[in-house]
Amino acid sequence: MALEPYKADFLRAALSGNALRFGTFSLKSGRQSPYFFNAGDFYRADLLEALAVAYAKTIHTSNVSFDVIFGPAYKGIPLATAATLALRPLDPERYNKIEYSFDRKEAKDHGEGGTIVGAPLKGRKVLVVDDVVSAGTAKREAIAKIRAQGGEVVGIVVAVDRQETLPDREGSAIGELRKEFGIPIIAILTLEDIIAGARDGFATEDDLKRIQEYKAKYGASD
Ligand code: OMP
Repeated sequence: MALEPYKADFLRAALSGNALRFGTFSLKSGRQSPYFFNAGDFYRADLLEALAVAYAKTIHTSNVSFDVIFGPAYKGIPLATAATLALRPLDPERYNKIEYSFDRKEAKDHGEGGTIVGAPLKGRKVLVVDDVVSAGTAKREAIAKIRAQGGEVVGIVVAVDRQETLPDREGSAIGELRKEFGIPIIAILTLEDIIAGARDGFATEDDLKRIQEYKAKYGASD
């Protein structure tokens, strides 16, 4: 299975910037993973552009209708800003007036105050952009924050869906979130896409084998 060109471009950029690495990594869940994705590693202009274009194309093809792109602090902040900028050239009429915002980790009690920076969320349709879904905890927190501000979360876009089971469950974290909130949750790359890329020569035979073993152990059924 060949990857769509924008996914292959994103995978290439992730590997060249070392944002996607192969090796042995300890995850938040305590699992030992043969790969790790760090959205904070797209810090060079060419990589940031590849990241922005990949989010924008994924958002554009999802056809989700939204007013504001929200990036949870910290890693979501440049994602929201970059995706907002990269969407506009894809359809200037449609995206000219879209807005972005993000949250503060700690509320500010002086000046303009509050916990949200950028577009107000009250009564708006909000699309969340974030880095990775592993267990889904960070996404639940973002949804709660947006709802507390009176916003309606209409979808979530992430760079990587690890397609892993939650501890003691059959289904994936993304599957659980979809069921719980009834919203589309879309990834630029899934673990399946990373495996397809690895088969196309983006990884060594040994890395591919270790990822397949990991998938056999922790891969989700949905
Ligand atoms: P939730 O799925 O919302 O709980 O959070 C996913 C988090 O997992 C990320 O924000 C990272 O802290 C971390 N993570 C990665 O960033 N990349 C990976 O490849 C794997 C993880 C992880 O620890 O599972």
